[in-house]
Amino acid sequence: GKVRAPTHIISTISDDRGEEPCYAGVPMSSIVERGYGVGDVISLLWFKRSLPRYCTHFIEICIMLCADHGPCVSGAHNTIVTARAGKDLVSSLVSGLLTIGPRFGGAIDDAARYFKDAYDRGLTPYEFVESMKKKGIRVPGIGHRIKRGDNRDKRVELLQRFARTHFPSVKYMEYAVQVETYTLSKANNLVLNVDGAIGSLFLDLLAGSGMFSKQEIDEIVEIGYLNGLFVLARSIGLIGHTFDQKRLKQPLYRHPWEDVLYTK
Ligand code: Q5B
Repeated sequence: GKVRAPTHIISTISDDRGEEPCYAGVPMSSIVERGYGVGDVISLLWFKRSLPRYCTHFIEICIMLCADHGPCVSGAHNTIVTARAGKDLVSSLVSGLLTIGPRFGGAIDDAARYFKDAYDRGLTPYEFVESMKKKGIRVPGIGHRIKRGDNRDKRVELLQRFARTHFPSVKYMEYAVQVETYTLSKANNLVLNVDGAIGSLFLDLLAGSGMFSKQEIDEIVEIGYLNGLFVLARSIGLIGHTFDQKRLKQPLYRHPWEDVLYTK
């Protein structure tokens, strides 16, 4: 019989060898003819399956809500400084993307991991938050630089409202809200932030949609797919900031001496 030469790469998400490219087996013409959106494309290329419309709509809402949050956040600041140093689009974009991490935008996976573990083990919000404190770990998905108990993040409210209307279950999100109630009793800035809202709601999407086995959910959470949503979304804004600086012909940025504490 035929013997297949050993390959150096295995790929399971897309195929460009035929007449038209396929994403997870779905030809490009079907994607266009069926009116698929970017949420469907993410479903195919990240999760290797077509998800129900409410799931792909939720993914698209996450992308839209996280696309930008003004010029002052870490990512946009880096991108603006880089663009003003005369660098190209890709350099400006990646310099902003490289700030995404555990404090800024990249807490979604850890929020999902910790909320899932705490909920599945039946920890009360008090037990969960206090056990994190004992370990010296900040609760991922909790806390914000400018949002407060009396100035909530509208993005979080919009995500919660969508999920309460369309998701079969929002048990992880409700748990995150209980955690927030407890953390807010400690300090007014310890709100459920956009990372925590997406992390907890994605757990509800995975668990409630009936599209994923328990093993698949554990793998998605363990590998950490969800920061990808923020990375993808914020790229839109960072590209916009690059064009903005170039359009405005902004000069090289130099931070003012007055804003630095020079000390010995
Ligand atoms: N404390 C976000 O901190 C921030 C605590 C906590 C327990 C917590 C902090 C944090 C977890 C990571 C996270 C995503 C660094 C944030 C985002 C996207 C964004 C950004 C934008 C966008 C803010 C004051 C006191 C201290 C701390 C305690 C703070 N957080 N305790 N668990 N999670 N969160 N990141 O304001 O006793 O005085 O020592 O790491 O979820 O990134 O818009 O800007 O779209 O671009 O710097 O929304 O919360 O507060 O460091 O002065 O702390 O609160 O231990 O207590 P801050 P600090 P103490 S969303």
